[in-house]
Amino acid sequence: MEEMLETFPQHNCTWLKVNLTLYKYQNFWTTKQFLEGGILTQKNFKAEPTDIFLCSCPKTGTTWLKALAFAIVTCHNFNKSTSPLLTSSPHDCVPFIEKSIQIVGKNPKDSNFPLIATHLPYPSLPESVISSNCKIVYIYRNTKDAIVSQYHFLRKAFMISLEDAPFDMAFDEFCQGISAYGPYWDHILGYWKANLESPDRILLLKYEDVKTDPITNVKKLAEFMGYPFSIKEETSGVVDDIIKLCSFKNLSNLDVNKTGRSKFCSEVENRLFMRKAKDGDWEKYFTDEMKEKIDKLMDEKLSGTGLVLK
Ligand code: PAP
Repeated sequence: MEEMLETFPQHNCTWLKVNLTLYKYQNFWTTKQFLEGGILTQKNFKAEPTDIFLCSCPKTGTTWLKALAFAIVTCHNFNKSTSPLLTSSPHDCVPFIEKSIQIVGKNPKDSNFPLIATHLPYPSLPESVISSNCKIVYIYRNTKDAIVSQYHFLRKAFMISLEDAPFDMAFDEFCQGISAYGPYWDHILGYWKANLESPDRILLLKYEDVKTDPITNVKKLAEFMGYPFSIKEETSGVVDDIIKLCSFKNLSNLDVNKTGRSKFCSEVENRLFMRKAKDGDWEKYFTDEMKEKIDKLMDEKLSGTGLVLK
């Protein structure tokens, strides 16, 4: 693996002032650890038709999607007072396959539990994910908030102060397509196109839509996964309970997410996955020039695809 990785193009994220190298593999960039896990996943993971893959580019709502999907799938076993989400990070409730394959081994998935997550781009998913016809949920988010979210996540993960981490350099790197699992636009377009081809197999959720209309989107997610709510459950408030349980306000105030570390993402504290969850936070960081540059770039990249990332 070491020898193979050395043959891939590499990029040092100089704005971080620490030694973070990203590797380019199959047209996307990622860290050594995630890449090793991704390659092992491609080689060894055999998806079952009953599996449900939760997919995303980093910083676009992964943690939230994991929590919501887990709460839906387990709502007959647990309620708002007994859910494992109260004491475990969403990243432990639904691990990334590329992490768990390194920690647990070749067949890391519990065959009785359908959920598994990945940041892998659509064209790089293990072949069995496509051939098994299993379901895929993909969450995506507006580009500018995703840039700011990734900037702070990396900065905090490496304990770099705001003054020592030039945002404009991080922004330029992102615009060159160099970001975790980037180019960002390619990651989203991969799943977007796959959804156009197979809408029954791939559900797309937009972070901002889930925020503005959680009820509709949580019901849509539950139906798509094959766990629809009964009328009785809806009238007894199960949907509301799931939304409240998984809300940023609730999850970010739990001890496990304030001070803990997850087994499957142990390099960083869980609190780093929960920063502000505010739409439009980017406005504090972007100059007019940056706004113009990213809008123009995204218009170019998404032109003719039908995808709008506002
Ligand atoms: P990951 O890909 O590294 O797992 P991911 O969960 O996709 O990260 O993204 C983190 C973002 O989701 C953070 O956004 P911010 O930096 O703009 O604040 C985080 O705050 C937000 N987030 C985490 N949990 C929730 C939640 N329960 N509801 C809404 N947003 C959330």
